[in-house]
Amino acid sequence: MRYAARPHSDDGSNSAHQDKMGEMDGKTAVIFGVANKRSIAWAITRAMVRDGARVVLNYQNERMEEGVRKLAEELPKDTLVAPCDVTDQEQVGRFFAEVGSACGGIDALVHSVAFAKREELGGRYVDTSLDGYLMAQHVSAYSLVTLAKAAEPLMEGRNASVLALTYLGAERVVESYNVMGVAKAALEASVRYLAADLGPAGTRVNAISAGPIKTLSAMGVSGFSDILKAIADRAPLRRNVTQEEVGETAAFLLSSRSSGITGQVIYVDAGFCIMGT
Ligand code: 1JT
Repeated sequence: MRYAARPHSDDGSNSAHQDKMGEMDGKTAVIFGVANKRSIAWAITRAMVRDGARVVLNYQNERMEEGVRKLAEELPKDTLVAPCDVTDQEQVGRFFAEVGSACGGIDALVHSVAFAKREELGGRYVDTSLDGYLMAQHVSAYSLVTLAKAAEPLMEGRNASVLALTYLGAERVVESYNVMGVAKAALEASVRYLAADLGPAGTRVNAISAGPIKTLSAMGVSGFSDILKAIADRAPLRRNVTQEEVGETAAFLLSSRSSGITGQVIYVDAGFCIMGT
């Protein structure tokens, strides 16, 4: 019987409103990169939970654990929180073994992780150190390969969807973005190669290129407020984008509504990147 109105109905039978809800019911979403309330990954997490997914979150180290666990208290009880530094293959192996036994498989995988030394996000790109270059590539780009490889057996045959976060600095010269731009270029190319590799097993791989957003790590970049303002002044929508807007596009790309899209970079940037002048 499916006639009785049930709160939180997952069968979409009650109203047009509820038709949209629960499209991730019974699905597991693994989300890397929640650090605090402002994290883009946190907005994606909330969208996934709203749509019915069970979520798994990582924390990078003991210093980050308490903050992530506190945020997870706002989520359903079946939420899994586990340690995983994406540059540590052993931790990645343990993490996905735990996800496999707790959840059985993965339907959505989100990579919202990046790092560059503060001194590299400014000045001239030509001054980038080898150490800084390798660090940015390792944490921000190679880690997507690491996660995709470890998650591959858990995603196979489930029409799973992988999503990474990128920025316009990957394909244009954006002052100060420097070594991160080169790392994001590698990340975007990885999205295409991974899409080709994982596609035959039904897994899609895409990226969202978000406009700049006031997250804690971005606010550590000197002159970031000026960057936000310069973008808002020129973007067609005359504003910046929000974490929630990225979360909604993520929810689309992670759901079956985007079943024909793979290997793409989708812009959530208030239209900024279409402008020539
Ligand atoms: C990192 C940081 C990766 C900030 C990032 C990022 N990807 C986008 N942003 C925001 C940003 C930063 C700059 C920018 C535009 C957007 C900081 C911590 C390390 C990883 O310049 C135009 C510099």
